[in-house]
Amino acid sequence: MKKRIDGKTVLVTGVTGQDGGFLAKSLLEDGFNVFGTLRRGGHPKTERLKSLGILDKITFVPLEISDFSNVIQILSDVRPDYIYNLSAQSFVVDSFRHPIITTQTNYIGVLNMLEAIKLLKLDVKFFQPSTSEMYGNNSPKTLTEKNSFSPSNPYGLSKYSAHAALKIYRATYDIDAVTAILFNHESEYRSTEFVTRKITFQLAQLKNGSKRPVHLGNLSAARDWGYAEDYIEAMRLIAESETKDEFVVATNSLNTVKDFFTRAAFYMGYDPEFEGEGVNEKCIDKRTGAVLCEVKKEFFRHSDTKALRGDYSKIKKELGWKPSTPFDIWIEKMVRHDLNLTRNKN
Ligand code: G4F
Repeated sequence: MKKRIDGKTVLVTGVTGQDGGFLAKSLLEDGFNVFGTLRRGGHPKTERLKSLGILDKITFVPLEISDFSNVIQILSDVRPDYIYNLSAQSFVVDSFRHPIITTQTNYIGVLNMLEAIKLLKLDVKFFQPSTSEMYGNNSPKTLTEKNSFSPSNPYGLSKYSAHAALKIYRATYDIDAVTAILFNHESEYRSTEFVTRKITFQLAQLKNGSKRPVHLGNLSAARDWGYAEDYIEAMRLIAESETKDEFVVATNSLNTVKDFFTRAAFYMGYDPEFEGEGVNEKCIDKRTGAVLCEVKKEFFRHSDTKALRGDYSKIKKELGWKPSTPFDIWIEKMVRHDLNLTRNKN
């Protein structure tokens, strides 16, 4: 099903992020010319690309995706065969603090891309990652491509708007645009504001001498978490095949924040045990009595998306994808990475 086309040009927006880094690495290994966008101004966060060993293999171009004239200019200069639009404001909590910026990047940015492709008459495959956050809270627990969307935060709304726009442009202008509904995907390159990496990074700091336990919100919150590199493989399968369909990319299993924390602490070499309830709940290391985590009200969300589980049967059947890295394996990988990163840093 998958069609590999070596030597073609790919534009990856958001190349400095977790998904952008893994995607660029995978594309470079297969002989694609990779252009990556950097936001104008500020210091580009290129540590991930450096750590992945690909910093000098990417051609960087400056792009502010919410600025239409800039999008037109970059697309007409680069003339890519593929675009993976991975730039986004993706932290749900920040979308309540900054709903307009979130919308400008996640929705207007996509409209800019689609309009530019239309006006320049580009022969390009455009991949837009959509998200389980589009389902919101009025959904059954296990979700397929057939369930309806009802986003419950500005982030979900912005991604849903982009998802809907993509379908309209595909149907009206025959633009070759595809998408996938991605559930949570994590790795050692995840930003530390997301709960999985916050846990492994701060636990590693604790293990390496800091005195501060990890402060968390709702320990019972559950997510369908998978390993990001597997999800990149799914994105490429969709973008490089002839399909115009959309697919849920998930693991179809749920774990709580507490489950994740317990495993991460175990791989750090602790013997974790939770005690207490609600905001008084904490985790201690049974061997030493050290406090590993405490619950803090400030990390609870006023409105949190409930636990959603994704059914990946369709992509498995049609494109042969399934999540291949087990939960425990990627948690251990994150732990090892963060222990190395924080060694001698306290
Ligand atoms: O790691 P999170 O911040 O991810 P969230 O909100 O599920 O969103 C991620 O996945 C979505 C689906 O793929 C993406 F669309 C989105 O862009 C992003 O990548 O939080 C996960 C859960 C939440 O229920 C949160 O309430 O963990 C809970 N949690 C408990 N304590 C915490 C904390 N989350 C964070 N970030 N920090 C805490 O201290």
